[in-house]
Amino acid sequence: MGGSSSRPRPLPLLVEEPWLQMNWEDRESDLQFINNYKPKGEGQEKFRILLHGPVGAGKSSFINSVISILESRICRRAAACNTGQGSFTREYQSYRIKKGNQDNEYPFVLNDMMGLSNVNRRYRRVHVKDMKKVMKGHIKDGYKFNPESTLSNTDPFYKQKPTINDKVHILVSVFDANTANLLGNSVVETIQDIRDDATELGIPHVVVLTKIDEVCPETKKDVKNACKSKLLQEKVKDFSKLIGIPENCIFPVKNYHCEKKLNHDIDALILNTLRHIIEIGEEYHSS
Ligand SMILES: Nc1nc2c(ncn2[C@@H]2O[C@H](COP(=O)(O)OP(=O)(O)O)[C@@H](O)[C@H]2O)c(=O)[nH]1
Ligand SMILES: [Mg+2]
Repeated sequence: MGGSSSRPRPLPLLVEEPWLQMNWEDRESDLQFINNYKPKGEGQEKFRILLHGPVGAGKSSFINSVISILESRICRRAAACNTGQGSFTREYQSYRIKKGNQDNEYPFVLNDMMGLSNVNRRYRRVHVKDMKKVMKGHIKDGYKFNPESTLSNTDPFYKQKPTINDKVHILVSVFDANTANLLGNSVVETIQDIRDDATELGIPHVVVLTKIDEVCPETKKDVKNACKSKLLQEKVKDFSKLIGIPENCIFPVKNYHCEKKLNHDIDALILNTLRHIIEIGEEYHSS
């Protein structure tokens, strides 16, 4: 017995003061902001959010989470996949979200881009070129990406004269929060190239980190612990350095991936992230 023989106490996983500013009671006001949002650009009816990132990062699940909350029921419209490399999104697809019972739609559109994997230099070059065409609004819905060649400007899926509603208004890189040190150099360089193209085109860029429940047992227990989780804070810092993006442009979320019912706190974090995505996009385009 006695102090010297007792086992060292494990270090606490949570810090005293939250490092992430998040008011969990903002769910309703964020939802109201999203419900009232109208794009401000001239002739602009759509605000286009382009999601890209590695296969399995949680892009489809993020889209499903947003649709689930706004349509008030768990939705599996964007096929999420846990079978690894086998089947994943190849098609360029826009997700529109119904608003209320009428034929109304929300003015923002979520686009899912083909997943990025550790592929060779040639494929990466094709991917970066396709991404640039997507960001400029040249690629039509339903186009099946070909990893070996970029969409030609004579193809029927190539839109010759994109309008403000076709172009991308914000680029969102989605990562599994647990993978900062697993991403190959080729993936990181590809994302940096895409980020450079976005900057050149005047498109802002943010990061969404998913699977925060798997980062830390305290966040798994209660998603509200994200704000005080040391492990999650480290992940945000790691991604900030890796991608070269400020920490305040990185948004951690827990997606709906296996839940059967909606949950107030999961909703709050996703809605807050969506609100920031819209605000950053608007700010960038109005300045
Ligand atoms: N634990 C956990 N799993 C998630 C989360 N988001 C997605 N997943 C799982 O991760 C896997 C890949 O997700 P998916 O949305 O298909 O990724 P995508 O390839 O980027 O579209 C699926 O098995 C999802 O159920 C999350 O926040 N937490
Ligand atoms: Mg997917």
